[in-house]
Amino acid sequence: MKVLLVNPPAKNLVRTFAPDALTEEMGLYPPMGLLYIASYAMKAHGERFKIEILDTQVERMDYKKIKKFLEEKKPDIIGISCMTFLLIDALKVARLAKETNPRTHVVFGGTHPTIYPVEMLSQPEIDSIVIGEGEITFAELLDALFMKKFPSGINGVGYKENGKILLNPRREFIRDLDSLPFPDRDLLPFKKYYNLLGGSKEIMTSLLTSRGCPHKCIFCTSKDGRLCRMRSPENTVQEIEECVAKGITDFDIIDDTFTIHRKRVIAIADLIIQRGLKITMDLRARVDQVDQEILDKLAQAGCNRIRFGVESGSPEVLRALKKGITVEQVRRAFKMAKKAGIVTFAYFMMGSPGEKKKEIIKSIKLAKEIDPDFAQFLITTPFPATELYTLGMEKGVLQGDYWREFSANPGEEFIPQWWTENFTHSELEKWQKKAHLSFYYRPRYVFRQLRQVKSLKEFARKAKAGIRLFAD
Ligand code: B12
Repeated sequence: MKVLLVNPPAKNLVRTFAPDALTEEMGLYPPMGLLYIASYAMKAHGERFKIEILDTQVERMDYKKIKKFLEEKKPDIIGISCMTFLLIDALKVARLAKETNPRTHVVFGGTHPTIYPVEMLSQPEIDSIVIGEGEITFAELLDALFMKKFPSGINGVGYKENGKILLNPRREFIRDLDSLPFPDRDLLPFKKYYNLLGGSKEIMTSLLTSRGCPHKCIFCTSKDGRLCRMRSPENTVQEIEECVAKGITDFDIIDDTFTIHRKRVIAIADLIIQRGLKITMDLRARVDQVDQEILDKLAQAGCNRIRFGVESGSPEVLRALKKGITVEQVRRAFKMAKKAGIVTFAYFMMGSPGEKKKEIIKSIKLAKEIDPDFAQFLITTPFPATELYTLGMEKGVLQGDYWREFSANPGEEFIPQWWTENFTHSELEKWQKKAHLSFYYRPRYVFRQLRQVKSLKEFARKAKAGIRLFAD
Protein backbone atom coordinates (compact mmCIF):
# COMPACT_ATOMS: atom_id res chain seq x y z
CA MET A 1 0.00 0.00 0.00
CA LYS A 2 1.22 3.47 -0.83
CA VAL A 3 1.28 5.98 2.02
CA LEU A 4 1.99 9.64 1.50
CA LEU A 5 2.59 11.96 4.46
CA VAL A 6 2.18 15.65 3.74
CA ASN A 7 3.35 18.81 5.45
CA PRO A 8 0.84 21.32 4.01
CA PRO A 9 1.96 24.56 2.37
CA ALA A 10 1.83 27.73 4.45
CA LYS A 11 -0.26 29.64 1.90
CA ASN A 12 -3.32 30.46 4.03
CA LEU A 13 -1.87 30.68 7.51
CA VAL A 14 -4.23 31.72 10.25
CA ARG A 15 -2.90 35.16 11.05
CA THR A 16 -0.94 34.69 14.24
CA PHE A 17 0.49 38.17 14.15
CA ALA A 18 4.06 37.08 14.51
CA PRO A 19 5.88 39.36 12.12
CA ASP A 20 6.49 36.97 9.19
CA ALA A 21 9.97 38.33 8.83
CA LEU A 22 10.96 36.86 12.16
CA THR A 23 9.52 33.42 11.52
CA GLU A 24 9.70 32.47 7.83
CA GLU A 25 12.94 34.24 7.09
CA MET A 26 14.56 32.65 10.09
CA GLY A 27 14.61 29.29 8.37
CA LEU A 28 12.81 26.13 7.36
CA TYR A 29 12.24 23.36 9.86
CA PRO A 30 11.76 19.70 8.88
CA PRO A 31 8.33 18.28 9.81
CA MET A 32 9.53 16.14 12.70
CA GLY A 33 6.11 14.71 13.54
CA LEU A 34 5.87 13.14 10.07
CA LEU A 35 9.45 11.89 10.23
CA TYR A 36 8.79 10.19 13.55
CA ILE A 37 5.60 8.43 12.48
CA ALA A 38 7.08 7.37 9.13
CA SER A 39 10.23 5.96 10.71
CA TYR A 40 8.26 4.05 13.33
CA ALA A 41 5.82 2.61 10.76
CA MET A 42 8.65 1.56 8.47
CA LYS A 43 10.33 -0.30 11.31
CA ALA A 44 7.05 -1.89 12.41
CA HIS A 45 5.79 -2.88 8.98
CA GLY A 46 8.83 -3.30 6.74
CA GLU A 47 7.97 -3.59 3.06
CA ARG A 48 4.22 -3.86 3.54
CA PHE A 49 3.80 -0.12 3.08
CA LYS A 50 5.67 2.21 0.77
CA ILE A 51 5.93 5.39 2.83
CA GLU A 52 6.88 8.76 1.40
CA ILE A 53 6.91 12.26 2.89
CA LEU A 54 6.12 15.40 0.94
CA ASP A 55 7.15 18.66 2.57
CA THR A 56 5.38 21.13 0.31
CA GLN A 57 6.99 24.03 2.19
CA VAL A 58 10.59 23.08 1.57
CA GLU A 59 9.73 22.11 -2.02
CA ARG A 60 8.00 25.50 -2.42
CA MET A 61 5.00 23.81 -4.04
CA ASP A 62 1.74 25.54 -4.91
CA TYR A 63 -1.59 23.72 -5.18
CA LYS A 64 -1.18 23.07 -8.89
CA LYS A 65 2.07 21.23 -8.26
CA ILE A 66 0.62 19.36 -5.29
CA LYS A 67 -2.28 18.18 -7.45
CA LYS A 68 0.11 16.94 -10.11
CA PHE A 69 2.17 15.15 -7.49
CA LEU A 70 -0.93 13.43 -6.08
CA GLU A 71 -2.08 12.38 -9.56
CA GLU A 72 1.31 10.82 -10.24
CA LYS A 73 1.75 9.09 -6.87
CA LYS A 74 -1.85 7.91 -6.37
CA PRO A 75 -1.45 7.15 -2.64
CA ASP A 76 -3.87 4.74 -0.98
CA ILE A 77 -3.50 6.55 2.32
CA ILE A 78 -2.60 10.17 2.83
CA GLY A 79 -1.58 11.47 6.26
CA ILE A 80 -1.63 15.22 6.83
CA SER A 81 0.01 17.06 9.68
CA CYS A 82 -2.10 19.88 11.06
CA MET A 83 -1.14 22.56 13.53
CA THR A 84 -3.85 25.13 14.17
CA PHE A 85 -2.38 27.84 11.99
CA LEU A 86 -2.16 25.43 9.02
CA LEU A 87 -5.75 24.19 9.16
CA ILE A 88 -6.99 25.86 5.95
CA ASP A 89 -4.03 24.54 3.95
CA ALA A 90 -4.27 21.07 5.49
CA LEU A 91 -7.93 20.86 4.43
CA LYS A 92 -7.12 22.11 0.94
CA VAL A 93 -4.59 19.29 0.52
CA ALA A 94 -7.17 16.80 1.81
CA ARG A 95 -9.73 18.10 -0.69
CA LEU A 96 -7.24 17.74 -3.53
CA ALA A 97 -6.48 14.19 -2.45
CA LYS A 98 -10.17 13.29 -2.51
CA GLU A 99 -10.73 15.02 -5.86
CA THR A 100 -7.80 13.10 -7.34
CA ASN A 101 -8.97 9.80 -5.91
CA PRO A 102 -12.13 9.61 -3.75
CA ARG A 103 -10.97 6.23 -2.42
CA THR A 104 -7.82 7.63 -0.81
CA HIS A 105 -8.06 7.35 2.96
CA VAL A 106 -7.30 10.75 4.53
CA VAL A 107 -5.94 10.79 8.08
CA PHE A 108 -5.14 13.94 10.04
CA GLY A 109 -2.70 14.16 12.95
CA GLY A 110 -0.94 16.83 15.00
CA THR A 111 -1.93 19.52 17.46
CA HIS A 112 -5.19 20.67 15.91
CA PRO A 113 -7.02 17.34 15.49
CA THR A 114 -5.77 16.42 18.95
CA ILE A 115 -7.56 19.45 20.39
CA TYR A 116 -10.69 19.35 18.20
CA PRO A 117 -11.22 15.70 17.15
CA VAL A 118 -14.98 15.88 16.58
CA GLU A 119 -14.88 19.14 14.63
CA MET A 120 -12.12 17.73 12.45
CA LEU A 121 -13.94 14.48 11.78
CA SER A 122 -17.03 16.45 10.82
CA GLN A 123 -15.12 17.68 7.76
CA PRO A 124 -16.19 15.51 4.79
CA GLU A 125 -12.63 15.14 3.44
CA ILE A 126 -11.22 13.63 6.66
CA ASP A 127 -11.71 9.89 7.22
CA SER A 128 -9.79 9.43 10.45
CA ILE A 129 -7.61 11.27 12.92
CA VAL A 130 -4.78 10.37 15.26
CA ILE A 131 -4.98 12.04 18.64
CA GLY A 132 -1.76 12.83 20.52
CA GLU A 133 1.54 11.08 19.90
CA GLY A 134 1.32 9.33 16.59
CA GLU A 135 4.01 6.67 16.33
CA ILE A 136 2.28 3.55 17.67
CA THR A 137 -1.26 4.71 16.88
CA PHE A 138 -0.50 5.42 13.22
CA ALA A 139 1.32 2.10 12.74
CA GLU A 140 -1.70 0.27 14.18
CA LEU A 141 -4.09 2.33 12.06
CA LEU A 142 -2.14 1.37 8.93
CA ASP A 143 -2.53 -2.27 9.89
CA ALA A 144 -6.31 -1.90 10.22
CA LEU A 145 -6.55 -0.10 6.88
CA PHE A 146 -4.46 -2.81 5.23
CA MET A 147 -6.88 -5.42 6.55
CA LYS A 148 -9.80 -3.22 5.43
CA LYS A 149 -11.13 -3.12 9.01
CA PHE A 150 -12.53 -0.22 11.03
CA PRO A 151 -9.91 0.89 13.60
CA SER A 152 -12.31 0.19 16.44
CA GLY A 153 -9.89 -1.22 19.02
CA ILE A 154 -7.03 1.21 18.41
CA ASN A 155 -6.46 3.74 21.19
CA GLY A 156 -5.83 7.30 20.01
CA VAL A 157 -7.86 6.99 16.80
CA GLY A 158 -11.02 8.84 15.81
CA TYR A 159 -12.92 7.73 12.72
CA LYS A 160 -16.26 7.55 10.98
CA GLU A 161 -18.39 4.42 10.64
CA ASN A 162 -21.44 4.79 8.42
CA GLY A 163 -21.29 8.54 8.90
CA LYS A 164 -21.10 8.30 12.70
CA ILE A 165 -18.12 9.93 14.44
CA LEU A 166 -16.41 7.57 16.87
CA LEU A 167 -13.55 8.41 19.24
CA ASN A 168 -11.53 5.60 20.79
CA PRO A 169 -9.96 6.13 24.24
CA ARG A 170 -6.74 8.15 24.27
CA ARG A 171 -3.42 6.35 24.17
CA GLU A 172 -0.92 6.58 27.00
CA PHE A 173 2.19 8.65 26.40
CA ILE A 174 5.22 6.80 25.11
CA ARG A 175 7.34 6.44 28.26
CA ASP A 176 10.59 5.18 26.79
CA LEU A 177 11.62 7.64 24.08
CA ASP A 178 14.87 5.73 23.52
CA SER A 179 12.77 2.88 22.16
CA LEU A 180 11.69 4.97 19.15
CA PRO A 181 13.67 4.69 15.93
CA PHE A 182 15.54 7.84 14.97
CA PRO A 183 13.69 10.01 12.46
CA ASP A 184 14.92 8.85 9.06
CA ARG A 185 15.99 12.14 7.51
CA ASP A 186 16.61 10.47 4.14
CA LEU A 187 12.84 10.59 3.70
CA LEU A 188 13.21 14.35 3.20
CA PRO A 189 15.48 16.51 1.05
CA PHE A 190 17.40 17.12 4.28
CA LYS A 191 20.01 19.36 2.68
CA LYS A 192 17.39 22.02 1.99
CA TYR A 193 16.67 22.89 5.63
CA TYR A 194 18.44 25.86 7.09
CA ASN A 195 18.41 28.29 9.94
CA LEU A 196 19.32 31.82 9.01
CA LEU A 197 21.61 32.13 11.97
CA GLY A 198 23.05 28.64 11.73
CA GLY A 199 26.64 27.59 11.28
CA SER A 200 28.50 28.29 8.08
CA LYS A 201 27.66 24.86 6.58
CA GLU A 202 24.00 25.77 6.86
CA ILE A 203 22.42 22.29 6.71
CA MET A 204 20.11 22.30 9.69
CA THR A 205 17.89 19.75 11.30
CA SER A 206 15.56 19.76 14.28
CA LEU A 207 16.29 17.52 17.22
CA LEU A 208 13.84 16.41 19.87
CA THR A 209 15.56 15.22 23.06
CA SER A 210 12.53 15.22 25.37
CA ARG A 211 8.74 15.58 25.29
CA GLY A 212 6.39 17.32 27.69
CA CYS A 213 6.79 20.20 30.10
CA PRO A 214 5.87 20.49 33.80
CA HIS A 215 5.49 24.29 33.76
CA LYS A 216 2.14 26.03 33.74
CA CYS A 217 2.48 29.07 31.45
CA ILE A 218 -1.09 30.02 30.64
CA PHE A 219 -0.42 30.87 26.97
CA CYS A 220 1.10 27.52 25.98
CA THR A 221 -0.70 24.61 24.35
CA SER A 222 0.38 21.85 26.68
CA LYS A 223 0.59 19.49 23.76
CA ASP A 224 2.33 16.56 25.40
CA GLY A 225 0.90 17.15 28.85
CA ARG A 226 2.83 17.87 32.01
CA LEU A 227 4.48 14.47 31.93
CA CYS A 228 8.09 15.04 30.99
CA ARG A 229 9.90 12.23 29.26
CA MET A 230 13.56 12.35 28.35
CA ARG A 231 15.84 10.54 25.98
CA SER A 232 19.11 9.34 27.43
CA PRO A 233 22.21 11.39 26.56
CA GLU A 234 23.70 8.35 24.76
CA ASN A 235 20.63 7.89 22.55
CA THR A 236 20.43 11.63 21.79
CA VAL A 237 24.08 11.93 20.83
CA GLN A 238 23.88 8.79 18.68
CA GLU A 239 21.26 10.57 16.58
CA ILE A 240 23.49 13.65 16.35
CA GLU A 241 26.35 11.42 15.15
CA GLU A 242 24.10 9.87 12.51
CA CYS A 243 23.23 13.36 11.25
CA VAL A 244 26.85 14.52 11.25
CA ALA A 245 27.73 11.50 9.11
CA LYS A 246 25.25 12.85 6.53
CA GLY A 247 26.79 16.32 6.62
CA ILE A 248 24.17 17.90 8.89
CA THR A 249 25.98 20.05 11.42
CA ASP A 250 23.45 22.59 12.69
CA PHE A 251 20.86 21.44 15.22
CA ASP A 252 17.75 23.22 16.38
CA ILE A 253 16.61 21.68 19.63
CA ILE A 254 12.82 21.89 19.63
CA ASP A 255 12.03 20.41 23.05
CA ASP A 256 9.36 22.10 25.09
CA THR A 257 11.95 22.63 27.84
CA PHE A 258 15.38 21.27 27.00
CA THR A 259 17.09 22.49 30.18
CA ILE A 260 14.70 20.87 32.61
CA HIS A 261 17.16 18.26 33.87
CA ARG A 262 20.55 19.85 34.53
CA LYS A 263 22.57 16.62 34.80
CA ARG A 264 21.18 15.27 31.53
CA VAL A 265 21.98 18.48 29.65
CA ILE A 266 25.56 18.42 30.93
CA ALA A 267 25.87 14.74 30.04
CA ILE A 268 24.68 15.45 26.46
CA ALA A 269 27.17 18.30 26.12
CA ASP A 270 29.98 16.16 27.56
CA LEU A 271 29.31 13.37 25.08
CA ILE A 272 29.31 15.81 22.15
CA ILE A 273 32.65 17.21 23.34
CA GLN A 274 34.21 13.78 24.07
CA ARG A 275 33.27 12.49 20.63
CA GLY A 276 34.70 15.57 18.95
CA LEU A 277 31.46 16.34 17.10
CA LYS A 278 31.86 19.65 15.32
CA ILE A 279 28.33 21.00 15.43
CA THR A 280 26.38 24.15 16.16
CA MET A 281 23.19 24.21 18.22
CA ASP A 282 20.25 26.54 18.66
CA LEU A 283 18.19 25.92 21.76
CA ARG A 284 15.27 27.16 23.79
CA ALA A 285 15.75 27.47 27.53
CA ARG A 286 14.18 28.96 30.64
CA VAL A 287 16.04 31.75 32.41
CA ASP A 288 15.55 30.00 35.76
CA GLN A 289 17.21 26.81 34.58
CA VAL A 290 20.61 28.05 33.47
CA ASP A 291 23.82 28.94 35.27
CA GLN A 292 27.30 29.86 34.08
CA GLU A 293 28.61 26.29 34.23
CA ILE A 294 25.83 24.83 32.10
CA LEU A 295 26.02 27.66 29.55
CA ASP A 296 29.81 27.43 29.25
CA LYS A 297 29.52 23.68 28.78
CA LEU A 298 26.80 24.04 26.14
CA ALA A 299 28.84 26.68 24.32
CA GLN A 300 31.82 24.34 24.32
CA ALA A 301 29.60 21.62 22.82
CA GLY A 302 28.56 23.95 19.98
CA CYS A 303 25.56 25.89 21.26
CA ASN A 304 25.88 29.27 19.59
CA ARG A 305 22.27 30.47 19.86
CA ILE A 306 19.90 30.45 22.79
CA ARG A 307 16.28 31.61 23.01
CA PHE A 308 14.64 32.63 26.26
CA GLY A 309 10.97 33.38 26.74
CA VAL A 310 11.14 36.59 28.77
CA GLU A 311 7.51 37.51 28.06
CA SER A 312 7.42 40.69 30.16
CA GLY A 313 9.46 43.22 32.08
CA SER A 314 6.73 43.47 34.68
CA PRO A 315 6.68 41.06 37.65
CA GLU A 316 2.87 41.38 37.87
CA VAL A 317 2.41 40.34 34.23
CA LEU A 318 4.87 37.47 34.65
CA ARG A 319 2.78 36.31 37.57
CA ALA A 320 -0.46 36.64 35.62
CA LEU A 321 1.05 34.51 32.86
CA LYS A 322 2.20 31.91 35.46
CA LYS A 323 5.59 31.98 33.83
CA GLY A 324 7.39 31.19 37.07
CA ILE A 325 10.42 33.42 36.43
CA THR A 326 11.63 36.75 37.82
CA VAL A 327 13.02 39.83 36.06
CA GLU A 328 16.24 39.35 38.02
CA GLN A 329 16.60 35.81 36.62
CA VAL A 330 16.14 37.30 33.15
CA ARG A 331 18.96 39.78 33.71
CA ARG A 332 21.29 37.11 35.04
CA ALA A 333 20.57 34.58 32.29
CA PHE A 334 21.32 37.05 29.49
CA LYS A 335 24.49 38.22 31.19
CA MET A 336 25.70 34.63 31.59
CA ALA A 337 24.77 33.57 28.06
CA LYS A 338 26.67 36.51 26.61
CA LYS A 339 29.65 35.70 28.81
CA ALA A 340 29.56 32.18 27.37
CA GLY A 341 29.69 33.74 23.88
CA ILE A 342 26.23 32.57 22.81
CA VAL A 343 23.96 34.64 20.52
CA THR A 344 20.83 35.49 22.50
CA PHE A 345 17.15 35.83 21.59
CA ALA A 346 14.53 37.36 23.84
CA TYR A 347 10.84 36.72 23.23
CA PHE A 348 8.36 39.19 24.68
CA MET A 349 4.57 39.19 24.74
CA MET A 350 2.53 42.30 24.34
CA GLY A 351 -1.07 42.87 25.43
CA SER A 352 -1.22 40.19 28.15
CA PRO A 353 -3.75 40.04 31.00
CA GLY A 354 -3.42 43.02 33.31
CA GLU A 355 -0.95 44.77 31.00
CA LYS A 356 -1.21 48.51 30.48
CA LYS A 357 1.04 51.11 28.87
CA LYS A 358 3.30 51.20 31.95
CA GLU A 359 3.97 47.44 31.73
CA ILE A 360 4.66 47.54 27.98
CA ILE A 361 7.21 50.27 28.56
CA LYS A 362 8.85 48.11 31.22
CA SER A 363 9.21 45.30 28.65
CA ILE A 364 10.79 47.59 26.05
CA LYS A 365 13.17 48.97 28.68
CA LEU A 366 14.13 45.50 29.82
CA ALA A 367 14.77 44.43 26.23
CA LYS A 368 17.21 47.29 25.77
CA GLU A 369 18.83 46.68 29.13
CA ILE A 370 19.51 42.98 28.60
CA ASP A 371 20.41 43.85 25.00
CA PRO A 372 20.02 40.45 23.29
CA ASP A 373 21.11 39.93 19.68
CA PHE A 374 17.46 39.57 18.71
CA ALA A 375 14.23 40.55 20.40
CA GLN A 376 10.77 39.62 19.22
CA PHE A 377 7.61 41.23 20.55
CA LEU A 378 4.58 39.08 19.86
CA ILE A 379 1.03 40.14 20.47
CA THR A 380 -0.55 37.86 23.03
CA THR A 381 -2.86 35.53 21.11
CA PRO A 382 -4.92 33.05 23.09
CA PHE A 383 -4.44 29.72 21.33
CA PRO A 384 -6.81 26.78 21.71
CA ALA A 385 -6.30 24.45 24.65
CA THR A 386 -4.52 27.11 26.69
CA GLU A 387 -5.50 28.40 30.11
CA LEU A 388 -5.41 31.91 28.64
CA TYR A 389 -8.15 31.01 26.16
CA THR A 390 -10.40 29.54 28.87
CA LEU A 391 -9.75 32.56 31.11
CA GLY A 392 -10.59 34.95 28.29
CA MET A 393 -13.92 33.23 27.69
CA GLU A 394 -14.72 33.17 31.41
CA LYS A 395 -13.87 36.87 31.86
CA GLY A 396 -15.71 37.86 28.70
CA VAL A 397 -12.52 39.34 27.18
CA LEU A 398 -12.93 36.85 24.35
CA GLN A 399 -16.21 36.52 22.50
CA GLY A 400 -17.39 32.91 22.39
CA ASP A 401 -15.55 29.65 21.78
CA TYR A 402 -14.32 30.95 18.42
CA TRP A 403 -11.52 28.43 17.88
CA ARG A 404 -14.01 25.59 18.16
CA GLU A 405 -16.37 27.36 15.77
CA PHE A 406 -13.53 27.96 13.34
CA SER A 407 -12.59 24.28 13.55
CA ALA A 408 -16.13 23.19 12.76
CA ASN A 409 -16.52 25.75 9.95
CA PRO A 410 -13.04 26.70 8.81
CA GLY A 411 -13.02 29.86 6.72
CA GLU A 412 -10.11 31.72 5.18
CA GLU A 413 -11.37 35.03 6.56
CA PHE A 414 -10.95 33.90 10.18
CA ILE A 415 -8.93 36.21 12.43
CA PRO A 416 -8.08 35.10 15.97
CA GLN A 417 -8.93 37.48 18.79
CA TRP A 418 -6.33 39.19 20.94
CA TRP A 419 -6.44 40.00 24.61
CA THR A 420 -8.11 43.39 24.25
CA GLU A 421 -8.78 44.08 27.93
CA ASN A 422 -6.83 47.35 27.92
CA PHE A 423 -5.88 47.94 24.28
CA THR A 424 -7.57 48.00 20.90
CA HIS A 425 -6.14 45.98 18.00
CA SER A 426 -4.60 49.01 16.34
CA GLU A 427 -3.03 50.18 19.62
CA LEU A 428 -1.41 46.79 20.06
CA GLU A 429 -0.10 46.85 16.51
CA LYS A 430 1.34 50.31 17.09
CA TRP A 431 3.04 49.21 20.30
CA GLN A 432 4.48 46.16 18.59
CA LYS A 433 5.98 48.27 15.86
CA LYS A 434 7.23 50.84 18.34
CA ALA A 435 8.90 48.14 20.42
CA HIS A 436 10.71 46.65 17.42
CA LEU A 437 11.77 50.04 16.13
CA SER A 438 13.09 51.24 19.44
CA PHE A 439 14.97 47.99 19.98
CA TYR A 440 16.46 47.50 16.51
CA TYR A 441 17.06 51.10 15.46
CA ARG A 442 19.68 51.77 18.07
CA PRO A 443 23.06 52.68 16.56
CA ARG A 444 24.72 50.32 19.05
CA TYR A 445 22.59 47.45 17.80
CA VAL A 446 23.03 48.14 14.08
CA PHE A 447 26.83 48.38 14.34
CA ARG A 448 27.09 45.20 16.36
CA GLN A 449 25.05 43.23 13.82
CA LEU A 450 26.98 44.57 10.86
CA ARG A 451 30.23 43.53 12.52
CA GLN A 452 28.91 40.00 13.00
CA VAL A 453 27.58 39.24 9.50
CA LYS A 454 29.72 36.45 8.09
CA SER A 455 28.76 36.30 4.44
CA LEU A 456 26.98 38.26 1.74
CA LYS A 457 24.25 35.59 1.65
CA GLU A 458 23.64 36.00 5.38
CA PHE A 459 23.59 39.78 5.00
CA ALA A 460 21.01 39.55 2.18
CA ARG A 461 18.74 37.30 4.27
CA LYS A 462 19.02 39.48 7.37
CA ALA A 463 18.37 42.65 5.36
CA LYS A 464 15.28 41.05 3.79
CA ALA A 465 13.99 40.08 7.23
CA GLY A 466 14.68 43.59 8.53
CA ILE A 467 12.84 45.29 5.67
CA ARG A 468 9.78 43.07 6.09
CA LEU A 469 9.75 43.60 9.81
CA PHE A 470 9.42 47.33 9.55
CA ALA A 471 7.26 47.53 6.42
CA ASP A 472 3.63 48.48 6.95
C1 B12 B 1 9.29 23.81 15.28
C2 B12 B 1 8.05 24.57 15.71
C3 B12 B 1 7.64 25.63 14.91
C4 B12 B 1 8.35 25.99 13.60
C5 B12 B 1 7.88 25.23 12.37
C6 B12 B 1 6.89 24.15 12.49
C7 B12 B 1 7.33 22.87 11.78
N1 B12 B 1 7.45 22.85 10.47
O1 B12 B 1 7.58 21.89 12.43
C8 B12 B 1 8.01 27.51 13.46
C9 B12 B 1 9.14 28.32 14.02
C10 B12 B 1 7.69 28.01 12.04
C11 B12 B 1 6.80 27.62 14.40
C12 B12 B 1 5.99 28.73 14.42
C13 B12 B 1 4.90 28.88 15.26
N2 B12 B 1 4.47 28.02 16.18
CO1 B12 B 1 5.36 26.38 16.55
N3 B12 B 1 6.27 24.94 17.25
C14 B12 B 1 7.32 24.22 16.89
C15 B12 B 1 7.67 23.18 17.94
C16 B12 B 1 8.75 23.78 18.86
C17 B12 B 1 8.14 21.82 17.46
C18 B12 B 1 7.21 21.07 16.49
C19 B12 B 1 7.71 19.67 16.35
O2 B12 B 1 8.37 19.34 15.38
N4 B12 B 1 7.48 18.82 17.38
C20 B12 B 1 7.97 17.48 17.46
C21 B12 B 1 7.00 16.46 16.83
C22 B12 B 1 7.53 15.05 17.01
O3 B12 B 1 5.77 16.58 17.50
P1 B12 B 1 4.42 16.82 16.69
O4 B12 B 1 4.65 17.72 15.55
O5 B12 B 1 3.36 17.19 17.64
O6 B12 B 1 4.08 15.38 16.09
C23 B12 B 1 3.56 14.28 16.84
C24 B12 B 1 2.03 14.24 16.93
O7 B12 B 1 1.42 15.51 16.92
C25 B12 B 1 1.60 13.37 15.79
N5 B12 B 1 1.47 13.92 14.44
C26 B12 B 1 1.91 15.08 13.95
N6 B12 B 1 1.60 15.19 12.64
C27 B12 B 1 0.95 14.07 12.29
C28 B12 B 1 0.39 13.67 11.06
C29 B12 B 1 -0.25 12.45 10.99
C30 B12 B 1 -0.83 12.00 9.70
C31 B12 B 1 -0.34 11.62 12.14
C32 B12 B 1 -1.02 10.32 12.05
C33 B12 B 1 0.21 12.02 13.37
C34 B12 B 1 0.86 13.25 13.42
O8 B12 B 1 2.63 12.39 15.77
C35 B12 B 1 3.89 13.03 16.03
C36 B12 B 1 4.80 12.07 16.74
O9 B12 B 1 4.32 11.70 18.00
C37 B12 B 1 6.31 23.03 18.70
C38 B12 B 1 6.42 22.62 20.16
C39 B12 B 1 6.73 21.14 20.28
N7 B12 B 1 7.69 20.81 21.13
O10 B12 B 1 6.15 20.29 19.62
C40 B12 B 1 5.67 24.40 18.52
C41 B12 B 1 4.14 24.53 18.30
C42 B12 B 1 3.74 23.49 17.31
N8 B12 B 1 4.00 25.87 17.73
C43 B12 B 1 3.00 26.48 18.18
C44 B12 B 1 2.71 27.85 17.87
C45 B12 B 1 1.59 28.51 18.68
C46 B12 B 1 3.44 28.54 16.91
C47 B12 B 1 3.22 30.00 16.48
C48 B12 B 1 1.78 30.36 16.23
C49 B12 B 1 3.87 30.88 17.54
C50 B12 B 1 3.72 32.36 17.31
N9 B12 B 1 2.90 33.01 18.10
O11 B12 B 1 4.37 32.87 16.46
C51 B12 B 1 4.04 30.11 15.18
C52 B12 B 1 3.18 30.14 13.90
C53 B12 B 1 3.99 30.64 12.77
C54 B12 B 1 3.24 31.10 11.60
N10 B12 B 1 3.96 31.06 10.52
O12 B12 B 1 2.13 31.54 11.65
C55 B12 B 1 2.16 25.62 19.11
C56 B12 B 1 1.00 24.99 18.32
C57 B12 B 1 -0.34 25.41 18.77
C58 B12 B 1 -1.39 24.81 17.89
N11 B12 B 1 -2.59 24.82 18.40
O13 B12 B 1 -1.19 24.36 16.78
C59 B12 B 1 3.20 24.60 19.60
C60 B12 B 1 2.65 23.21 20.00
C61 B12 B 1 3.96 25.22 20.78
C62 B12 B 1 3.14 25.31 22.05
N12 B12 B 1 3.38 24.43 23.02
O14 B12 B 1 2.28 26.15 22.21
N13 B12 B 1 6.69 26.56 15.19
